[in-house]
Amino acid sequence: MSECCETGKTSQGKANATGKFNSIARHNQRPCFFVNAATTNQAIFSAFFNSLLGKVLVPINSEPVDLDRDGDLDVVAGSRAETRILWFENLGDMQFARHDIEVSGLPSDARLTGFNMDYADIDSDGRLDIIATAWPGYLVWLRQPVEPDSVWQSHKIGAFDADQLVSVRLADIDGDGDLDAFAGGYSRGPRDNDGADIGVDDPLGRIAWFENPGIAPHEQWIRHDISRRKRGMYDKWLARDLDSDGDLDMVGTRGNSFPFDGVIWIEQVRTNDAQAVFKQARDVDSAQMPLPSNH
Ligand SMILES: [Ca+2]
Ligand SMILES: [Ca+2]
Ligand SMILES: [Ca+2]
Ligand SMILES: [Ca+2]
Repeated sequence: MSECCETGKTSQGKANATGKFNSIARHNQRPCFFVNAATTNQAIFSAFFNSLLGKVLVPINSEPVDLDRDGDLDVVAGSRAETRILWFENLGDMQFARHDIEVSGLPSDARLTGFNMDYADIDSDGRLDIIATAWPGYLVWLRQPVEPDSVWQSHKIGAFDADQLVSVRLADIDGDGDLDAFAGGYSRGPRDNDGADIGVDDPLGRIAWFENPGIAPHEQWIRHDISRRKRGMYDKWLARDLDSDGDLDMVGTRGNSFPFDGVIWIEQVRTNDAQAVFKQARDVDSAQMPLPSNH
C-alpha cells in the first residue's frame, strides 16, 4: 500500500458513517492512506515504513533479540540457500551492522540455516547463546564467544536420526530450574495419506524433548521421545501452563497431515505411576510408528 503517510497532504476524502474521515492522499507521487479521528483529533492509525536490513539468498527466518546484551534489540536471521546464520547489530538511530556468524564443530553433514532458533545463556557465562535446528536432524547449541565476530563453538544437543528436526523451543519442561529443549520433526512422505510404502526408517513426524544435563550442558542432552507418526510437520512451539496445574504444556502447529493439520496443545501430565508417554486426541489419526532402527 503506502510508503508515505503525512497528515496535511490530503488531496481527497469523504466522511464515513461514523463521522470519521477516511482519506487517500498523494504525496511526492506516492499514494498514502490514513484515517483521521475527527472526534478526538488523535491518530488511530499508524504508518509502516519498510527499511532494508540486508540481503541474503532465501531468507528463512529473522527474529528480534538482544544478542549482544547491550540493551537494544538486534536481529538474528537465517539463509537457507547460503546455509548460514547472521545477525544485524543495532547501532542506534535504527542503524544496523551485518555480522555473519561463523560456527565450528558442526556435524559434517549438518546444514545450519536458522530455520528455527531460540536464545538463552546456556552456560551462564553472561553471553547469550543460540539453540538452533540444523538439517537434516540435529539440534545444536552455539556458544557465543567473547567477541561475537569470533568463531562460535557448536555443541550437539541431540538428533532425530532418520527424521528431519525442524523446530525448537527452550523451556524448563521438567521444572528443575534449567532450560530444556522441546523439538518437532517434519515428515517427508505424502501429505494427504500415510503412504503404504512409508516405513520406520523414513523421515516421519516426531515430537520429543531434550533434557538439559545441568552443570555439564556441553554433554549430550537426554532425548525423551513423545510421539512419532507417519505424517506431521511440527514446526513451531510455545511453552505455557495452559491448564494452570503447575507444569508447562506446549502449544504448536501441525502440517503435512491433511485432514489432521491445525493448532494443537500437548498437556504435560505428571504421575507417580507408569503410563503411556503420549495419548492422541483423535481415535483415527496418522499411524503411530516406532523409532527408526538407528535411533
Ligand atoms: Ca543489542
Ligand atoms: Ca553463554
Ligand atoms: Ca529443566
Ligand atoms: Ca500444565
